[in-house]
Amino acid sequence: MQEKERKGMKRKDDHPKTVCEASDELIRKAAADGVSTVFERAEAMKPCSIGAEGSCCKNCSMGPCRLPSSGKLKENGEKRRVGICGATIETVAARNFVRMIAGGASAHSDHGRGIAEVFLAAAKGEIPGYEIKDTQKLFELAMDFGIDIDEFDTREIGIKVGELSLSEWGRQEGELVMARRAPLRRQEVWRKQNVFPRGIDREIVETMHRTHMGVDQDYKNLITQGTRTAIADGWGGSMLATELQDILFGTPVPVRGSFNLGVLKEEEVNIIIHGHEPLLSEMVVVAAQDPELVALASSYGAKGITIAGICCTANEVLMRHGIPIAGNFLQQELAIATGVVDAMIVDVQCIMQSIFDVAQCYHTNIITTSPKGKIAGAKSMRFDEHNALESAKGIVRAAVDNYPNRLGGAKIPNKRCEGIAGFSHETIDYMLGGMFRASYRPLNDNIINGRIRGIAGVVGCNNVRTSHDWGHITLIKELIKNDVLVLTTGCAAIACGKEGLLLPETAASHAGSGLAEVCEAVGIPPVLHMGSCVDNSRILMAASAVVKEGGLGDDICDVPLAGAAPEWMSEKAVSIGHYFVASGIYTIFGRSFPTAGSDVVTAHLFRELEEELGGMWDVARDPGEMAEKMIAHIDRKRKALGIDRARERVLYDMSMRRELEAG
Ligand code: BF8
Repeated sequence: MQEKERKGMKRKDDHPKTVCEASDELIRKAAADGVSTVFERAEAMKPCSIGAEGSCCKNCSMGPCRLPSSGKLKENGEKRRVGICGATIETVAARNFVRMIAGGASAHSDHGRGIAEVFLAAAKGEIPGYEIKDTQKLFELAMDFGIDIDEFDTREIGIKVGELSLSEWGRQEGELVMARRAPLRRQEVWRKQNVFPRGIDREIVETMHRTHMGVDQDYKNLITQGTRTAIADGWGGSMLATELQDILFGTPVPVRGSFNLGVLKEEEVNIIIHGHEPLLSEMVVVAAQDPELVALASSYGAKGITIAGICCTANEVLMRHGIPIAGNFLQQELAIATGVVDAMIVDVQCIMQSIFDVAQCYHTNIITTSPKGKIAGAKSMRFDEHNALESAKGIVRAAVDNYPNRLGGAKIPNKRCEGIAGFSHETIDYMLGGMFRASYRPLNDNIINGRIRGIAGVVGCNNVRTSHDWGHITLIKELIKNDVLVLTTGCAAIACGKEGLLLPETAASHAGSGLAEVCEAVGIPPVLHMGSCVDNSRILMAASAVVKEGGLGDDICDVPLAGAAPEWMSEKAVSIGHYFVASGIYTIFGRSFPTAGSDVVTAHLFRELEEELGGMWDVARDPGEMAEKMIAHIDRKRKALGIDRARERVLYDMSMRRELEAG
């Protein structure tokens, strides 16, 4: 990479708060309105340097114990410092790291459990409004559970799948069923390393036990339990959430959608759905079309009802219904600052408490709907899955009734972009191979012949400590320019949508010639939107499908593949990253790494894990360095497979070829 180009990818100290123009407009509006946003609070509150490096232990009340890194200790003339109980910096860093995995795995998996409960009730016909939509996928999941699908009718199969799925959370012994979807070689690795998860809840609880004061005090042993817990998330709770959602609501197929705050409409009732679980948002989408509610909106002078999403709920309803996306994580407050959001309906995860304070400055109703996630002062309207549609109608009615309370001074940025979403791994299969010969063969062949250099999963959050969206967009543009096909989910996917990277025409304008050629032939964008954060399990399935197709090694760790979360923020991102690593994928975080305070633990995660699991962690200061490291890893894997020279042949012109042949 040229030095000039690299400079544009380095973070400057005076980095802008966001590279999203719509967000920038609203950050200024909020400031002018006297409203505090996350951007302003981040400037006022500097992060604790010891906590950020994972070296602060507050697991008992003798502390908190702050253990500076060896570099910082040297500056103070100290050699070694331990906690009051004697815990070393390695123990503290590993404990904090695996607790983050447990937190993230809990969030994904408790979401999955909620879906499994509703799924079972729907299969039994107990809850009107939910039904099994994708029977093909139901049968596939039934076979994973060893159910003979010829023996039972669809209803019986649904009930059995629901019961067996739910039992995966409480499984005490044996192996998690879904993890057997991994390539056989991967499963052998997990057995050899003794990290094959038992039940989902069991691994999370054991992690919390082991990290209690005075239990597991061997950092390697702690990381091993973290690995087991992360696999239980990716190949368990998250994968079951994705599969059961697809069966209930339909497996996504490519759909065109709109991205950014410009999707809001001044003359309509605007309802934002924000959070993660599609149980609620699916019903809100239906309720908003109810003629009675549309008539109510019209009686207030509104021209209609617009639903738009924020965060992962947005990805879910975009993929299945084409509902527009208003923005990603750092845009939740800004959406309210437009002054046209009549209600923000939230359920769980990634919901900032500050939205209630911001809403106080406008007219927006913040409506919490889950007993698991309330906000002090906000309106709570419990969403009852057993009476789903009526429940959703009541919530939508409250939003519509708030339309006449608008305060004026509205501002909707004139920014929106189109994009294609909904690339489930089944869709990729179909798009590449066609309906009658659905197959990953064309993908594998194009990786082998070098048109596609490799695959990258770019996922995860926004983080106010770096320019909003900058990490995602800069990294992804660099990857596709270098012929790396990008799979994306979560807030990264939304950033791509806002930047126009999810359009097929992006291949011609931004991708390298090899990748562009494949995308144009198949009719796909070079960046494939695969859904929400629980849908990172789709990336695991796609990686497994590539291995099973053949020609690119026997295990996921053989494939020219890398993962990244350039703007990571949440515990869920740590769990996702670690199950990528545990699945054999080189995975890189942007800006900071949560064990940075301990050189020993970090070296274990960055280097030694490769020996055990085939995958390992890394960190990069900026997206330029991140792209370089990911491409170098992909090239190493190509070399190991013996397909590095094949790639060179594709890119060489005739005179270079002649020279080669002569040599
Ligand atoms: O689960 S990417 S900020 S919204 S945690 Fe949250 Fe991160 Fe966004 Fe979805 Ni995922």
